[in-house]
Amino acid sequence: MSLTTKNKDTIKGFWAKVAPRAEEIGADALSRMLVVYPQTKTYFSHWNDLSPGSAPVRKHGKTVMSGVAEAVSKIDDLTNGLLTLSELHAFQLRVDPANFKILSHNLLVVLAIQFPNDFTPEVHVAMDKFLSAVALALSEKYR
Ligand code: HNI
Repeated sequence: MSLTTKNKDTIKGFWAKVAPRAEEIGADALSRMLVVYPQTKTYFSHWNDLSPGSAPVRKHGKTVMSGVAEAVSKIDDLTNGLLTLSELHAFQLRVDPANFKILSHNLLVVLAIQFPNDFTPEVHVAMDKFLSAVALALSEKYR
């Protein structure tokens, strides 16, 4: 389960390609999450428009992607690196950690669609492991 040095190199290399399109990716992943897993909408009921590509969805997609970028930069110690973000989701936002897996899945779908050539099986498995590790780190403060 833990990321190998090779996994980390693969993730950093792929992220360098992804980063310039982070806004678009975040918006699409969040749009899909809210449509395909409508139970996730409960956390965003204070927004005026939860439809795909709406202004708040795009804005938050960007925010989430900056969190993922931060995770890439702290890939060697995700638990400590994401502690503040974990605290926020656990105590303030009270997001059920099951939703981290749902968002990760949607992110993988979007990455596969937008990077059909770069999203090799090797990249797929490395990103899947990475997003699982991020979800685990974000769940750290729940207990
Ligand atoms: Ni999440 C706020 C990062 C998954 C619900 N989230 C943030 C912020 C970041 C962030 C960064 C802004 C923090 C701040 O204001 O300091 N969220 C991430 C990351 C993941 C994630 C990196 C997983 C990869 N968040 C989720 C999931 C949900 C979620 C799965 C619910 C389904 N997050 C929220 C909510 C907020 C939030 C709600 C506050 C948004 C607002 O507009 O009020």
